[in-house]
Order: sequence, then structure tokens, then C-alpha cells
Amino acid sequence: MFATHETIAAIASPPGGAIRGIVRISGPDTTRILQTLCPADCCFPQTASRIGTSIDLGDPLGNVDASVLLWPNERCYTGMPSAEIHLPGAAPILNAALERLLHHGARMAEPGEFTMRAFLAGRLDLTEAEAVLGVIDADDKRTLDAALRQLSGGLSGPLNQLRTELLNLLAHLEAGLDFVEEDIEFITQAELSSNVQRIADQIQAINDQMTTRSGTTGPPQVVMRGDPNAGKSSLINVLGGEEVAIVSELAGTTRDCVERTLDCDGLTVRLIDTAGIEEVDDAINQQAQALGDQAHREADLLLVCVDLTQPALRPWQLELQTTTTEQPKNGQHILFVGTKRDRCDELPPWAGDDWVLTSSLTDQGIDQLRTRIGQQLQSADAVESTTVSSTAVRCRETLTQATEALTNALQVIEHQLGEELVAAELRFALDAIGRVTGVVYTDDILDRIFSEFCIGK
Ligand SMILES: Nc1nc2c(ncn2[C@@H]2O[C@H](COP(=O)(O)OP(=O)(O)OP(=O)(O)O)[C@@H](O)[C@H]2O)c(=O)[nH]1
Ligand SMILES: [Mg+2]
Repeated sequence: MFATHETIAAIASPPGGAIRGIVRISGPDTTRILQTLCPADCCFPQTASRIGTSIDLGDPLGNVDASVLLWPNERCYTGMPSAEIHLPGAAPILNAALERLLHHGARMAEPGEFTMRAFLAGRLDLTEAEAVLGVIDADDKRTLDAALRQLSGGLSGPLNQLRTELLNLLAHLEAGLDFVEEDIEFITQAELSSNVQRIADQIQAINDQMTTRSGTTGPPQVVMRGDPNAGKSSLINVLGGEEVAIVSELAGTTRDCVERTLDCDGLTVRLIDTAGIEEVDDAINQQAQALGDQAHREADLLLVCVDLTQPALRPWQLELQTTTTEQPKNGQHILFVGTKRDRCDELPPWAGDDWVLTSSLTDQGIDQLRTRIGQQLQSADAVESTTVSSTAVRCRETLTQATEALTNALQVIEHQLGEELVAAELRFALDAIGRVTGVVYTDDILDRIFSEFCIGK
């Protein structure tokens, strides 16, 4: 995969019969291999050009008209000679063209290998390479916007800036270490700690922004939790306007997670109904509890469903109620939903002002619930959409390490434990930031990132 002296080729257009298709080739032998497919009098200029020609696809297809975009030198995306052969989009034609390229010396490209070559040639950094994948995979406008922002340096710009500032600080520190005998101070302790603190804060802010919905893709998950018989299944049915879950007066009706997609003020969510939370001792019900717990952990928004006629809140509900704030914990939002409003004349004292009060019987509060779900997740989305989710998953840990190293550096400064130690922590932070953008990388990191791509990209 890292052998850039080889010439690679692949079909670059998506499968499935478009009018035009593209076969891509890149590597030192690009021009020579193309020449073997084109008529002898076809001229290949020394600068980037579009060539109208025909390509010999062998038996039984013969010569087919093609338009070749040629970058004959390294001034190209992959940093080496490359070409795109634009042909009629029929699969047999594209396959035959690829076969001819392979026959004349190219090798089949690995997934993401063209983009990886662009990275190795310094055309893209790692966050931008991941953004390319984000653009390809985007399934709605929100994720496309995030990917495009990241592709134009939205993440690497600020990180590179912080890296430069850290490098400057380190240079001052190291200069001071060289002149320690002469007692020359290149940067005061106060300047050093205020700068380190500022950089640590900024990295933390970038990391906070990247905190995504547990790295999942697809619509946000809204998970209903509550006691048996709280009215969860009734709610999923009225919210979706369709009977998807069994409702009965027997506690413990729902065992499997039942889900449906729901439009909440323009935002598509996956609404998931779970088994009521209770102590159980038989295997099937234990499985039901485990499924519910798993959905609970993976939820972007928890709907805590509480029967308004019950005497008091359960301990777990009380605990969640005290932790409910505008800022989601671990990216998970919580919304309390009072159920069976039609059955209680007076609201219980433990129902909070911010609860949504509903009745599945009279439809009271159902529209409001849909709106509140949308609102809570829209604010979460605004944060998430600043980064491609695969980048966030890869980088969160690394940026946390950078912040920790800077926090250590601050303590070392405060306790005057020596500038060598401060320098070591700064170097560690620099290395971590470098791994995010790809200034520092390992084959393993590259393998993991680029294997997510499809062949031809
Ligand atoms: N009056 C009234 N009854 C309701 C309402 N919601 C649910 N019920 C009744 O409460 C009982 C339990 O409803 P379910 O929706 O099955 O409750 P659940 O939370 O899914 O229960 P489990 O699946 O057992 O955990 C049923 O008899 C429902 O008809 C409501 O808003 N008003
Ligand atoms: Mg149920």
C-alpha cells in the first residue's frame, strides 16, 4: 500500500451504469501505459491536458472513444503522474479498460490508495483525507457541510496554529536550557504558564466541539426508558401514528427493543422502545433488561417515561433528574416525559417544570414532545456537525492526551520542578497534535484510515 513507485489503477466511478464512467491511473508509468492503449499517432503533451482519443480494449470490444485527462508530472492530486480515462459507463467497457491497464504494468489500487498518495505527497493532511471520505459517505446536507468544512482546513487550520505556538514556546524553553549557566531567561515563568494554559484551553475547546454522538452514524437514537407499564409502548405508537409495539395492562409486555423512525421538526430520529426497568430472575427477562441497558448506553437522547399516577420517583430517575442540565453528559441528552396525564387531576410535586406532560389516550403533549425531541437533538447536531465523525472518534483520545500533557506542564511550572520536564511535556503534546493532522503518523494509522475508503478513491 505504501509502495509509491508502483503505478496503480482502479475504476473510480460508482458501480451501476451511469452514462459516463472513469478509470483512474496514477504512478510513474502512467504515460507509458496509456500510450500502449492509444493509437500510435496520439500525442501526449508534457503539461496537464485533455486528450480526445480512442482506447483499444482488445477483443471483443475493440476501439472505444475516450477522453483522457492527463497530469503527466507530479503537479497533480496524488503528487505523481496520473490520468483519468472517461469512457461510456457500461461495466464491461470499464472493466476491460482496467484490465488493459493492469495487463500493461499497473497494479490494482487498494482502497483509498489515491487519497493516501495525496496525503503522502503533502496535498492533504489526515483530517482532510478523512473529510474526503466524509464527503463520499455523506447521506444528508448536515454531514456533507461538516465534511466540506473539514476538507477546507476547518480542523487542521486551528490545530496547526496551536502546534506552531507550542513549537515557539518549546524553542524559547530550549534556548533557556542552553544558556542555563549564564542565567539568561528567554521566557518568564508567568509568560510560559499563561501561554501553556491558553493553548491547553483551546485544544480542550476543539476536543469538546468534536464530542460526537458516541461515534455512531445514521439518525440520532432516542431511547424510551421507564418502569414496566409506564406507557412507553403506547407513546411510540402515538408518536409514530402507527401500531408498532404491543400495548397491554400487564407489566412486562415489551421485551425486544421496538424501533421506528420519526420526523421531529425536520430531524429524522430512531425512536426505540425498551423493556420496563425491573429486577428479574429468569433468562428471557434478563436478556430483555440487557437489551434495554445497551440501548440506554447508546442513546443520544433518553426519554425518561414516568407514570404521573405513581407515588414517587425511582432512585435512578431522581439521580437522572439531578444531572439533567442543558449541557449533555457524555453527549447524551435527557428529557423527562410524564405519561397518562389524563389519569391524574393534580400534578405530583416531583414532576419538574421542564417535563413534557403527555397522554397517549387524548394525544395531549404529543406534538410538544416531538418538538422537544427535535430541539434537544438539533443543538447536539450543531456541535457534531463541525467534524466528520470518523475523525472525531480517532482524535478525541489523542487531543485529550495533549491537554493532559499541557496540564502536567502547568503543574511542573508551578512547582518549579525544572524546565527539562516542562519541555518533555510540551514535546508530548506536540506529538499528539501532530498525530491528529498527520505530521506524525504510523503505517498502522494510515492503514486504519484508508482501508475505510472504497477502491478508486
Ligand atoms: N389512561 C391512559 N392509559 C395509558 C396511557 N398510556 C398507556 N396507558 C395504559 O397503560 C398500560 C401500559 O401501557 P404500555 O404502553 O404497554 O406500557 P409500557 O411502558 O410499554 O409497558 P411495558 O412494555 O410492560 O414496560 C396499558 O393498559 C395502556 O393502555 C395514557 O396516556 N392514558
Ligand atoms: Mg411496552
